[in-house]
Amino acid sequence: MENIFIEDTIIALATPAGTGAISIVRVSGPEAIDFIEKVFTGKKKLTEVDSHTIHYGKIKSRDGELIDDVLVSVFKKPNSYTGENAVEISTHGNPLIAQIIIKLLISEGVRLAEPGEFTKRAFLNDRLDLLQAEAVADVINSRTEASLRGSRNQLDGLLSKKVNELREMLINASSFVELELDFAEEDLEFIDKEELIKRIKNVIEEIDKLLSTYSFGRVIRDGVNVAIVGQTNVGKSSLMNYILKESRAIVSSIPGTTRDVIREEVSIDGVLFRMFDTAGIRKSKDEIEKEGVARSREAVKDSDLILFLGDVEQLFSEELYSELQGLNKQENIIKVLNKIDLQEKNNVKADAKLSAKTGEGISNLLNLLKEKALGNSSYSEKTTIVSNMRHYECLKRAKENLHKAKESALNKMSGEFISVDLRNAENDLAEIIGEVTSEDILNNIFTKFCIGK
Ligand SMILES: Nc1nc2c(ncn2[C@@H]2O[C@H](COP(=O)(O)OP(=O)(O)OP(=O)(O)O)[C@@H](O)[C@H]2O)c(=O)[nH]1
Ligand SMILES: [Mg+2]
Repeated sequence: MENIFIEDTIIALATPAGTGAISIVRVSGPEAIDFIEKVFTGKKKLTEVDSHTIHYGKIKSRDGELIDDVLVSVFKKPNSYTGENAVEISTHGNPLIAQIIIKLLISEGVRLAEPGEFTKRAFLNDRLDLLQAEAVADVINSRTEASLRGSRNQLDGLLSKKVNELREMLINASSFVELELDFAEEDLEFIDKEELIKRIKNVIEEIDKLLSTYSFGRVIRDGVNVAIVGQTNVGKSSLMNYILKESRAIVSSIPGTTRDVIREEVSIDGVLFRMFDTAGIRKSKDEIEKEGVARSREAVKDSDLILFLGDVEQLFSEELYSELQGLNKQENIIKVLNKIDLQEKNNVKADAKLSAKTGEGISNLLNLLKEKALGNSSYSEKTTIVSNMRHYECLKRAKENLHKAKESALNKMSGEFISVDLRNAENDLAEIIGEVTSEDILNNIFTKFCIGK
C-alpha cells in the first residue's frame, strides 16, 4: 500500500442514534485534539494531557452558551484505534446534544465521517490488516454467539496469521526458483524439482483445508434461510409457532389462512435460522391468495433449506414435490410429515415425522436442520474458518495459480513460468490481508460499515 497522507479531521456519532444514558461522539485526525480544545473548557489544556486519559469539562458554543458537561477521552497518535490523534466525547444521552456538538465542530472545520472511515484509517495506518478490519464489522453485526466467536477470532488475527504463513511458504519457494533464473547461465539448481513440487502441494493442501471450512463459516456468519412450504392446512404455521415458541402466525382450520410470507429468526444451538412461513400452495382464483402463492415459490427459490410439509391426511403431493425440485436443489428439500398425533402408524416415507400440536418429533427435526446446515463439520473454537466470500474467492484463485505452477514444474518447464504463477498466487493471498488492494475493493468493504465505526 502506498502511503496516504490524511490531512482532515473527521467526526461522527459512535453510539446508536436514539436516547440512551450516554452518547459518544468520536473525532479523529491530525488536529482532533486542537479542534476539541476550541470548544472545551476543563481543568487542563487537552493539548497538554497524556494519551489515554479522561477529562471532565464543559462544551460551549462560540457565544459561550453551555451545551453539555462531558467527559473527554484523549488518545494520541500512534496508539489510538485509527492510529491518529483521536478524542471521544461522552455526553448525556440525548441525541440532540450529540448533534449540536457535531454541528459545532463541523462549523470549526471538522468533516462528517463516511461509513467505516475510522476503521479505514486504522487500516491505512497499519493498525489492522484488511481481514481484521472486515472482522470489526462482523463482530458488530454478529447475531449469535457462534458467529461472534468466529469474527472475534478473525479480529484477533487467526486467519491473518494462517494466510501469512502460507505466503511465507510461497515466497520461500519462489525465491529459490528466482535465484535459479538469476544464475541461468551457470545452470545451477537451488531447489530440487521434486522438493519444489512437494512444497507447492503442501500449500495447496493447506488452502484446501481453509476452503473446506467456508460452507460452515458462511452458515455461522450469515445464518440459514428455511422455508416452510406445502399444501394448505398441513400445519405450516403451527410448526412455525411451535419452533418460535410463540403464537406468531395465525393458525386456523380454514385452508388458505396464511397469505403472506412471515419471517422470524430463531437461534438453534448458536446457529441462526431465518424461518419463512408461507402461504399453502394450491390453485386459487383469489387475487390475494394467488400473490401469496407466488411469494411462497420465491421463498423456496431463495432458501437454503426447504421444509416440505405434508400431513397424515393429505400426505405429500407428488405434483408439488416435483415443482419444488424445479425451484431448488433436491438435497435441500426435507420432507416432513405432520399431525402424527392423529394417526401414529403409517408407512409414508419422510425425513422427519412430527406433530406441531403436541411437539412430538420437533426436536428431531431441529437436529436434522442443524446437521443439514453444518454438514459433518466438527470444528473447535480455535479452528481457522473462512466465512467471507471475498476471502474464499482469493483463496480459490491462489489455488488455481498454484496448480498451474505445479503443472509447469511437473512438465519441467522453464523457471520463468513457475515463478510467475507462484508470484500470482502470493498476490492472491496478499489481497486477502490487503497488502495489494485497489480503491474499489476498499470502498466496497468500508461503505458497508456504519457511520462512526
Ligand atoms: N391434530 C393436529 N392438528 C394440527 C397439527 N398441526 C396443525 N394442526 C391443525 O391444522 C389446521 C391448519 O393448521 P395451520 O397451521 O393453520 O396450517 P397451514 O399449513 O399454515 O395452513 P395455510 O396457512 O392455510 O396454508 C389447524 O386447525 C391446526 O390446529 C398437528 O400436528 N396435529
Ligand atoms: Mg399458515
